[in-house]
Amino acid sequence: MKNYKIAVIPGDGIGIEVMQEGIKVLNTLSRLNNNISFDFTWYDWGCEYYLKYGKMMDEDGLEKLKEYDAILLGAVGFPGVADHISLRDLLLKIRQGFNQYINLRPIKLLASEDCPLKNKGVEHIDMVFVRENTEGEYAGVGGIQKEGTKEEVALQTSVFTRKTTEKVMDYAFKLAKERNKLNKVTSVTKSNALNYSMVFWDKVFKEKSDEYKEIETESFHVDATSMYMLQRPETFDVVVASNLFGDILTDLGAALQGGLGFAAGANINPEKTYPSMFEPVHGSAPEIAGKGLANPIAMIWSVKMMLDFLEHKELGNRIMDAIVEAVKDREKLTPDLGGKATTSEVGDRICSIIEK
Ligand code: GGG
Repeated sequence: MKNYKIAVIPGDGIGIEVMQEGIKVLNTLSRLNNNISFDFTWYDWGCEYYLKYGKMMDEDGLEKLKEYDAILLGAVGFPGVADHISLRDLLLKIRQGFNQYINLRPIKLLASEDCPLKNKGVEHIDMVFVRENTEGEYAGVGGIQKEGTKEEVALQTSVFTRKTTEKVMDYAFKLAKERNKLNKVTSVTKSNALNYSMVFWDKVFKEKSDEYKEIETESFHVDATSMYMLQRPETFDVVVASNLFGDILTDLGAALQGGLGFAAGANINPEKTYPSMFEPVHGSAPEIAGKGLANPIAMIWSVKMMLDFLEHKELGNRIMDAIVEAVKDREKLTPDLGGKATTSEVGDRICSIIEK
């Protein structure tokens, strides 16, 4: 029997509702399998915590989280706390503190009717973003000079280290090999304008392409990539991108697969020196929080990614099969997908499909 210690940070807004459904699925799997169990420890960190205690998480939060096999995170951000505080002091602090330098975001179309390009005949989308997750444009380097004056200047410096850039690209190439689909890696750049960081990015990508000759490569500027993702999404396999570009393009990807309700994510520390963290791409959506309207599929899909990472791929596949099955009955989905079901009814349905 393998017992996993999981830290649960539901966070803010709909994070709490979708998290309950993710946990429900894990409890169902553990009930059906005598060889796996989960101990969940909940942390009430987030914006409400900040308003009470002036901090998004405990000072020794990372020390506490270090003890776990994995972390599940719902969503962060709520009116009353500046977005840059909620994001940087919780989400980015964990990603950077635990060297989760890979952000994996699958973009897979489960039902062609969910795709805004369905009238253009697009039926197949199956790509995965490997987003650099600890540095780049989100390194947190910069400052404000002459604040409050007419000469005020804001600086935000990107940081691209060779060590991390190489590791991110290695990860992307290995993933393309492992997926064995189009055997292709697309690099997202903007080296015509970003003459240091992205020229460096292109150089490392070229070096890595030479190491993985069996994998096809292509490199597009970020503006062109966004156009090609709309014009011919079926031609993408693994896409490697910087922190900012990956963040933006994966929201476009979410739209292609039917919305943020489908967009799952994993923040991976591949060396397993620290725990990895699994979270839906979506934010806290305060306008629908507490109404049972949130789509829990992205959270449940993120739980599947956690099981894959913990080397329980067969259980991860059971979750994915259940999601695919659940998406077929449109009435029993949440309103964002045209259904009438609540968040917890969708979670219950996915569990009942798993139990069949
Ligand atoms: N699910 C976590 C969450 O609240 N994400 C919102 C967000 O803005 N994320 C930015 C990022 O992934 O870097």
